[in-house]
Amino acid sequence: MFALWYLTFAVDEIRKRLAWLFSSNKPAAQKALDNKPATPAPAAAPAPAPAPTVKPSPAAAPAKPSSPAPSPKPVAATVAEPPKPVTPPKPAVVQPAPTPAPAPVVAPTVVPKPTPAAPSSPAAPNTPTAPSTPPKAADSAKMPIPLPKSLTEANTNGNDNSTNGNAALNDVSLDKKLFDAKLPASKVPKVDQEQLKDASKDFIHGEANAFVQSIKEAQQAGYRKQDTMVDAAVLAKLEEGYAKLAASDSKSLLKKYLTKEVFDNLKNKVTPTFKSTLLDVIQSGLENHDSGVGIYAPDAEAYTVFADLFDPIIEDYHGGFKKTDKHPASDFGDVNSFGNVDPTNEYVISTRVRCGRSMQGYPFNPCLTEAQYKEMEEKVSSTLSSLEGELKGKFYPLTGMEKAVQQQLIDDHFLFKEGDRFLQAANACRFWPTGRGIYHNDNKRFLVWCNEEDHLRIISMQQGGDLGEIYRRLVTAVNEIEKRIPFSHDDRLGFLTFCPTNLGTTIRASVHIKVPKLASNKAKLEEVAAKYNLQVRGTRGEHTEAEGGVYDISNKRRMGLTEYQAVKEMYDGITELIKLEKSL
Ligand code: ADP
Ligand code: CIR
Repeated sequence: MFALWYLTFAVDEIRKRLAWLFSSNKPAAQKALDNKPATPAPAAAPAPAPAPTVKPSPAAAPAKPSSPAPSPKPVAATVAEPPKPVTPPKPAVVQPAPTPAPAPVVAPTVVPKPTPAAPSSPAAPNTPTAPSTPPKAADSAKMPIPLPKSLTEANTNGNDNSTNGNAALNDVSLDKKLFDAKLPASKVPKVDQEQLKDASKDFIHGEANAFVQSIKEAQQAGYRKQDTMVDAAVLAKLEEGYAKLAASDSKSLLKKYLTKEVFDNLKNKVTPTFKSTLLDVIQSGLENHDSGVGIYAPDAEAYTVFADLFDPIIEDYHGGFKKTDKHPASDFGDVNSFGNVDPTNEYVISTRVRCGRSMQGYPFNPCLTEAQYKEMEEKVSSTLSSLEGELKGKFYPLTGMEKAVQQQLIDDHFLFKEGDRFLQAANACRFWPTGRGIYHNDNKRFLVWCNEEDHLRIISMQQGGDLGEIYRRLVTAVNEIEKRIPFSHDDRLGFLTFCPTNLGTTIRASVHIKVPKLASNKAKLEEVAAKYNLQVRGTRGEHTEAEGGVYDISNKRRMGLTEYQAVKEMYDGITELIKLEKSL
């Protein structure tokens, strides 16, 4: 009985001392926040202790676009990431450049480019791989605030949970002194002091360890909570956007697969490194109900965190690429096997094959800082300047390009258009035109777009239907560029891109074609094209109309097949369409 009373008293003392110890560590832990603005978390968001979520203050936000209702997202305390608003800017054609960004400390992204012999992990398509200098963002994001020294070095030293290093816990004599002071010596009952010492020591150690453990768990729960905490304003936008989409007649894949259950499951999630939310993923489709797809991956981790939405959309778009499927290894096949897709030169006006690439060490558009845009443009232009022979050309930055020159390049189908509302709504046009540009050779048959939708779009095109020549040029160019720039690749998803429709091979092989009889009924043309896994676009590309009866018809699938097969799908399909047109 007495022993029990003694032990209760002793444990109480230990608790008080531990509490003191932890409180005395608070300032040290807070120091970890010093590289972040100290603005507190939004009132509506529960503040997890002891690792509070912080909002970047406007003055410190490096990559903040203008926005009608900016709503910066919560940022992990020690991850020096580029703060990214969840609400996209709604610029006119050209967006004003916001406040210059400080150089990012962390430029995480993705996985090394695969070789068949050394594939990257399928479980981590987006494990951020920090470049050589910056700290490892993913690690610090998982554990944004270090545990107090008392927990990491003393109480949790090794696996044995011993209390070595914490004098207060071992000092049974001190507890005895305290106890003895309360009872006159004569009243101290006779007990086996050694036995009591052992029993109390065990009990105290057990209690102390449980206490330490509970604090550690609470802290870690705080970190986990931080990874799933979404700003109240973002949640409100999500709910409102979802309700409008659900009530709309949108034909987008977003509407088809964003069921209430999926929405509720994902609305509180954020990606570990960049803290991208579901709103970042779906805002393009919420704003543009006429989207075909409606989602983008703000960062590579989004493909995993929001897989419940990405996977069915990927499966639908790419014709059955299931969440359990793995994209095949890159294979351009026999580059001499394609001939002319329109040997009599009656139907095909021009042919183009492009692929997309993301540079290792950089996130996708919505997470890039202005400094990163500039750095990437410099890397791309200097790297491409070493290309030789037919690939030799020049880089033309969009910044400073004469409007008339830019428009001519767009009209001639060489350059990307400006002001794409789907990309703008996805927050992909920040700092425009900074970091954007085009490289091309003299005859404009080989071109590279820099930092439009993807970091790089590598393009081979020319008049007529000589797919063989165009494909050979593209493959040579891709191989040459891959020798010089490392690209992001995932073992399951293939080459990583901003839009899920471009994953895998990233290949779009297209013809500009006139098939007037078939096209007299647009619905029929689309139906026949779909039979051959082809997609019909307008003359100026996606989301445009046909001009003068010229359609852009290309392979639709890019995942679950090789590069060679993707191009062959276009070749075979167009061959059939031409046969059909001839027969009408
Ligand atoms: P992407 O193919 O890069 O996804 P778009 O559909 O926006 O993007 O097309 C980009 C540009 O490429 C547009 O100007 C479009 O007209 C042009 N284009 C596509 N296919 C061909 C082709 N076969 N011949 C000429 N221009 C083409
Ligand atoms: C859309 O959803 O329509 C746009 N975000 C573009 C989608 C990608 N393009 C496509 O369908 N191949």
